[in-house]
Amino acid sequence: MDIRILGVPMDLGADRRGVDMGPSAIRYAGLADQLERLGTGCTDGGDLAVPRPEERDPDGTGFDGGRVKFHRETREVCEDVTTAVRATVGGGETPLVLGGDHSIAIGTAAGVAAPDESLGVVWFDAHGDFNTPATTPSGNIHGMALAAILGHATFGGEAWGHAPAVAEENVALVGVRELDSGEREPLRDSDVSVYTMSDIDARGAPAVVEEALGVATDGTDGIHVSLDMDWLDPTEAPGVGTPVRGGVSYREAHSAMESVADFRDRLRSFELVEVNPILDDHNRTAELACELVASAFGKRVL
Ligand code: NNH
Ligand code: MN
Ligand code: MN
Ligand code: MN
Repeated sequence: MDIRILGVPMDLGADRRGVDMGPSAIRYAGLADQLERLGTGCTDGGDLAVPRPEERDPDGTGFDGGRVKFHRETREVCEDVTTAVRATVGGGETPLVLGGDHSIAIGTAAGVAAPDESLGVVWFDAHGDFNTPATTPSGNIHGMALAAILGHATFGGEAWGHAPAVAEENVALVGVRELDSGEREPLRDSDVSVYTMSDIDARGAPAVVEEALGVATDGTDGIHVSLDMDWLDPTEAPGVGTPVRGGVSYREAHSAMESVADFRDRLRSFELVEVNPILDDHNRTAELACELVASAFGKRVL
């Protein structure tokens, strides 16, 4: 497997400033070295250009009665992500996309698979990212990313971000513990398989993750893994924009990524988002991010 790292220093889709430094912090923690030690090819494709919030006006009013901050800018960046991811997959490499906030997933998902293919998705996150412009409490696009990919969110009448290759029945959301009131019903009514932290408490992380991978691989041409670092408990991953207590432990996260590695032949792309170095404790969240990526790409103790 040949991996291509694509950094997206995006900080327009979230409230707290700092996740734009995520790609840098993760590289600094030694990502490429760790991957090369696995014997996989690894090329660093650098960072895409992203405007700084200070240069722009968030605006974003007038979308289905709600607010969508930095809508135009986010859309432009996501189009660039799609182009870069598509070129990477087309060249036979596996994209490893580093955020940035989770809004970039809209660009990634559209680039991973052709519309006539079928792509499964495992979304590890404390949140549902199932808001729409009509339900969002924040106006932040990172909280709408999964809804957009599945074609639920319309932006001023346009179903921007819909990735037709991704069918709801092949999407698994794992580790959820904080949903906004407007996300619950659409999620319950959808065909997305939702595994909350209560499911992980009751059944254990390995069983839940196995099932989630089964959902994503069932009849699909490949899978995309989207890992929001706030999936982990904040004691392990303090450097994230929106920490929520009660997340998975260090060992559970590693075990989950080792399960992902068992499906390496199905893995089309991997994305790691929401590392916020400003809130981090001496880069430990970025270091953990590197370890988890290495596990997902096949690192073993023995
Ligand atoms: N649900 C909230 C919102 O829509 C927070 C989303 N934050 C995330 N999502 N980090 O993963 O704004
Ligand atoms: Mn997220
Ligand atoms: Mn999250
Ligand atoms: Mn669809």
